[in-house]
Amino acid sequence: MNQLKALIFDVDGTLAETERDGHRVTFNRAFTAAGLDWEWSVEQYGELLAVTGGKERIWSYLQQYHPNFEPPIAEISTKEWIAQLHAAKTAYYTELLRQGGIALRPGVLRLLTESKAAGMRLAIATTTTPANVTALLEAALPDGLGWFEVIAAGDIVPAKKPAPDIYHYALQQLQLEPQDCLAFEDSEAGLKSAQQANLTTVITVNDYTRSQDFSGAALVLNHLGEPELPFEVIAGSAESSTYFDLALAKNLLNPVRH
Ligand code: XBP
Ligand code: MG
Repeated sequence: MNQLKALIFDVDGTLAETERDGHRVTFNRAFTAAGLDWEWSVEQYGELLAVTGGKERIWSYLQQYHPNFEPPIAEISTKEWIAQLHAAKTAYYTELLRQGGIALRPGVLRLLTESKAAGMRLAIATTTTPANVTALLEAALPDGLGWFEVIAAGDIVPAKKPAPDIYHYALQQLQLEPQDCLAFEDSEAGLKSAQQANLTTVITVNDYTRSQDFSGAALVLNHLGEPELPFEVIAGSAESSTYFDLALAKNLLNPVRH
């Protein structure tokens, strides 16, 4: 019998729908400010999301679309120039969040509040830059940062999702075994990362990830639901639940074999 001790949340696409109207918009803002005529459309960004990590995504875009690109500053490497461009994007993104630009997804605040009241440990495992997590939580949760015992984010690990590094790091910081935790993700890359860390994983899809392969996920939902906003079960079984709560979380960790 596994005893649920912690919930580990992905950020982008899981806690909040940040990609289309947040990250993508601020990548474009940084490109314009740098005098570049690059503009990532909603559709193109969906393709670029196959590469996790903003710096890695810019590099991948250059290799695909501007293979002969030379940074406008000859004294620095392309890698350093990308890092500077990404830092500018992060400044635009955190400012957008501070202005209340992005809300938490349905059921997220309710589940976090229930978990905090029940003494359930909470952690984050994300590819995004730590400053982005801080800005999102401070904007969306009353004393947001304090709710999470561990915030594993961005370059803290050498390999980004789908590698399991960030989940291994979060588990190590929690000093917990994977079988006593539940992971929440939105993408195939995130699921692969959590699965390789032997974590039972719940998926909440979004427009960018709906058609991805979520084989092996414990449950695939359209969102975590609210009492007055039932979720849609896309794969797996939620028994009689119509929204995600700790009781359902505990059942997923110890599925009854029929
Ligand atoms: C999603 C990512 C991140 C964001 C952009 O992270 O892959 O790279 O798209 O953020 P997750 P940065 O779903 O793991 O939360 O530009 O800071 O990387
Ligand atoms: Mg995600």
